[in-house]
Amino acid sequence: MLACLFAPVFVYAADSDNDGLSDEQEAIYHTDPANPDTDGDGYFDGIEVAHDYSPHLAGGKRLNEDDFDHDGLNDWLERWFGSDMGKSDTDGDGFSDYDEVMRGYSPASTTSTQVFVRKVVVDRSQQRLNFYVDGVKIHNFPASTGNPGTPTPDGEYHMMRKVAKKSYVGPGYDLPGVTWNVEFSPMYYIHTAYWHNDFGKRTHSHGCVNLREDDAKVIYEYIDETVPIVVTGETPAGYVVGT
Ligand SMILES: [Ca+2]
Ligand SMILES: [Ca+2]
Ligand SMILES: [Ca+2]
Ligand SMILES: [Ca+2]
Repeated sequence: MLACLFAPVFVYAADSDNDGLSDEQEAIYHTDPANPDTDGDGYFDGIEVAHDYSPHLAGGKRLNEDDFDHDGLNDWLERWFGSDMGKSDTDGDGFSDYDEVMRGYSPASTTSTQVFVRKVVVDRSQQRLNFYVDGVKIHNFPASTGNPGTPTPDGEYHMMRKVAKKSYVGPGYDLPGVTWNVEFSPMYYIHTAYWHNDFGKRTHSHGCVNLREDDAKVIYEYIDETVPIVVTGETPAGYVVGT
């Protein structure tokens, strides 16, 4: 009988509560290392995390539905960008994790170079404006693009200038005091639209991209000349999404 001379060596990471998450991982997820089911929903912390569920929120909530440290970056994104789910300013440089990610900087390092590629995609067929960082969708805002007769032109653009407040005047319209305007092609802007609430449902403009106030403010704040603005998808022929 042959003796097994080279027995495999296993290295076990300590898992005090035997829930599938090592004590080290429990620190990363800010779960209780002495309680296998931190949120008491019947599922072990290790099982939840392995399937992208939140170990902090019961009721089948996903990691991307929890923002444990309330910094604007959900727990799934914190894991993706390597920041601490329990600290709003992981690297302690005075800028929040969310703020750094939105500007293309690493929230886990104080290096002052942009490391993540950003992109805005205006999807005419779905009437959405998506903001990507490192290929991951950070925001998915409902939008209203140009009507079928005056569609938002497709192509790739970059921000030309920002105007905090401006008026839009043309044949049959006179709209003063419009906020958060980002010009991406001559006479074509991303901006708010206080005269309707059809964002994400239907087209509504002469070619500009309309957003809700809060959403337009985010784009206004974080976009710069380095961020490509891609307009894609088909303009709904019947104005409404899906037509
Ligand atoms: Ca554990
Ligand atoms: Ca649980
Ligand atoms: Ca967070
Ligand atoms: Ca920071």
